[in-house]
Amino acid sequence: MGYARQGRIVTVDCANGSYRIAMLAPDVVRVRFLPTDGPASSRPTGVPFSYSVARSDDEWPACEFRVIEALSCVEIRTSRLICRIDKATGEIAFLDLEGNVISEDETGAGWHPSGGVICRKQIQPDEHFYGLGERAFGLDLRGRAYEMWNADPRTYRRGQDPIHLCIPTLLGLHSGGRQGYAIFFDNTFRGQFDLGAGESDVLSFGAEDGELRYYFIYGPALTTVVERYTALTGRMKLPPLWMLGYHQSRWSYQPEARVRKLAADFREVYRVPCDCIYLDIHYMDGYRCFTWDAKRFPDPARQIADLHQQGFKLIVIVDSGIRADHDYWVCQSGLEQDAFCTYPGGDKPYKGPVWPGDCYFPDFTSPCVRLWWADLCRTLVEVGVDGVWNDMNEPSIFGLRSTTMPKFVIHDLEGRGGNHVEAHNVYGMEMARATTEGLQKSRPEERPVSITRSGWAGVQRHALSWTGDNMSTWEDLWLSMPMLMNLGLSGLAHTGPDIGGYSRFSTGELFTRWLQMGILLPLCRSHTFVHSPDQEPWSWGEPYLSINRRYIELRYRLLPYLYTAFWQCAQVGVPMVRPLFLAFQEDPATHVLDDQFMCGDAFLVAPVIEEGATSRTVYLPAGVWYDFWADRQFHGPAYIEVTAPLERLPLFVRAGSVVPMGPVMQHTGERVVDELLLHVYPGQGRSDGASLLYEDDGHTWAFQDGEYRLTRFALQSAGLPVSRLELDCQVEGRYESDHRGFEIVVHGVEKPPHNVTVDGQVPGSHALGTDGRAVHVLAGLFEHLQIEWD
Ligand code: MIG
Repeated sequence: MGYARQGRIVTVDCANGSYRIAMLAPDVVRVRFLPTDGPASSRPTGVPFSYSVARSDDEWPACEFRVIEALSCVEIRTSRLICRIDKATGEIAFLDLEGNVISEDETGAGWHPSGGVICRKQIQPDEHFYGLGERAFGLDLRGRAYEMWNADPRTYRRGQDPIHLCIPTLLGLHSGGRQGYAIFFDNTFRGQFDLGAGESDVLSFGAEDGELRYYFIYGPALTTVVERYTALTGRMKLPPLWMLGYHQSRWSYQPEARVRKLAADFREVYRVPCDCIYLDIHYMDGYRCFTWDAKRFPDPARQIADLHQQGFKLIVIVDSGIRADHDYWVCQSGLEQDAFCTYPGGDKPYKGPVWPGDCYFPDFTSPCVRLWWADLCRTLVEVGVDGVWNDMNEPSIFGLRSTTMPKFVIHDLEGRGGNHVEAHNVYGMEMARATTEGLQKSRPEERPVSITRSGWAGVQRHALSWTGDNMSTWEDLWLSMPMLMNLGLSGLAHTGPDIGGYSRFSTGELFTRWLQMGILLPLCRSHTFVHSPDQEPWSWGEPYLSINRRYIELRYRLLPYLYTAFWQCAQVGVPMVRPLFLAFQEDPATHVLDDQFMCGDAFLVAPVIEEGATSRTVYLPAGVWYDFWADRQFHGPAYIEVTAPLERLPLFVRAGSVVPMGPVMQHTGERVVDELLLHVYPGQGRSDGASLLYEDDGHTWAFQDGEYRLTRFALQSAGLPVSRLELDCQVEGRYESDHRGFEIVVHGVEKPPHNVTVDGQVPGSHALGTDGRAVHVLAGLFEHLQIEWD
């Protein structure tokens, strides 16, 4: 009984074991439990090993806290929270400084003789749950149990669980939105989160083996939670700008002539902007990774060079299974290097069937194997490939009974050794990591692009993902929203669905509606199944083609804004696609809202998700909102009905925003952008705020050495419609951007201003837009703009 303190770690003994509690930050606490009679594997000794955590304990700044021991409990107090441990029961409660419960145990931490660890906590009455990675459910996850075991469902629909990418990170929100926190259960063994399915007011999480170790992260703002969680597990690195363009994929564009036709269709026939084309498994020779089918793609280097000429990038797929073929160099080399996962005993490589037939599986949990794989990726870079798409890495293996490796398969696990039950969930993440490291090594100047289907906590620092094998249904179009929001809250913000749907056949209407939403998602890629008909922006003719083109063009016009949102994510972890509660946490109407989302700081997106619909209801939280298309203003909180014929995506801008926009281009590298538009949406003084524009060269790491340009816009206005407006512009960083000035468009005005000055001078031109609702000012590069109306 009692406690001991050593540096930031407090050890507390209680009836059934002892806790080691590490105070990493005033709002980040790591809890480890050592059961008195548990197996050795459940005992935390030494520094915990984790594939997910990106920051060691010493890398956190010093954290001040006090420990107070009372008769029945030990209390650890920081400047943000209280962690109270009941010595008799081992129950832990996290309280805010006023003593309100943030989260509390229902029973003390446990270990079961049948194996496994479990932690049970109480569910607060109005609590909502989010996160857990990629889940085919609505936004609020409460009331069900979720498996922690990455799986290939071969196509999924709402309610299927688990699917490709689990993340053991749960966010809770309760007390009317005043309390928000996260629990990250850092255990890779097969596990489960039960969010009130078994007992309606009990939350439990546990795993078959390993230690009970979790991180508790307090907000109360969930934006803070995401910021802290990504400080712990790492953040997305800034992708090259071309990743933000429109991307076209299918299973499979082949042979070479088909790819050439596709490129020509984009550039010459239909004039639809596009930055990247994907090659699926048919480019390989008999599905052998790192080979090319000589008939279908006789000269990949020349073909890729031609695509580059036309402004396309090329991404190719790789699978985790390596054909067990002793005449295949990758297989030979893998056998020589002992690169494959083995049967117990460690001599015989485990074999299982996938696309190429019987395969061996590189053990990506070994550092040597990751290096070996990284070198293989060089062969793709050498022919000019721009990015790699990691598929089937749950890993997925064909078979009737099991769709992955048997539990007994042996893995290296960074030299510690272990079986597949422990390695399974990180297998895909470590494959993506090996690929990324390979691309980075072979092309050190460029930002690597590696896309993964599977992953785990921390995967965001290695790769982006896509949400796997969805379906061409209206329900799956809707499902993309809660899935992306929960992924973003779980740290993995750079992702997107197969636009138009993967299995089954899309219709023109479904594709167009999906694309309208897709242009505001981080990854904007259309992809479809091998047996689906063509699924390109022109595949259904008019009126779809023109609408699709216009929306893809809008994505390109929005690139300065979207790229800035990516940069924000790389800086602080906040996802580009956000549930409304990240901005309006104390508005309960936002807590379960999953058919609309925020894209960055300014946009509220409410896609049409019903066949044949020409209108929909939109929820606008408190404040003033502008209809993006017509500049009409609305006052929230309110549910409004908006008309949305096929050509219209309901899109709103939050008053107080400054949205930078560029020109339409056929691809991101088409030409130098010499002028940007600044769309200004005046608010009511109070909601006016700071907006950002981030720029750099779009593809190298030079920004890390100061070669970037960050412009902060501070907007102040009075009146609605606006009667007076000031916009200040402050620049940081030494990157010389290509544009020499801004054209400013002030929205929501009703008459021409009587006074306009830019840095104290009367500008060359200003005029009322043709619709009479916006003022256009050519301002060049400015520091201070002032506009007044009578
Ligand atoms: O067993 O490579 O999710 O995007 O087109 C299917 C073929 C394997 C699954 C991926 C999908 C891809 C497909 N792959």
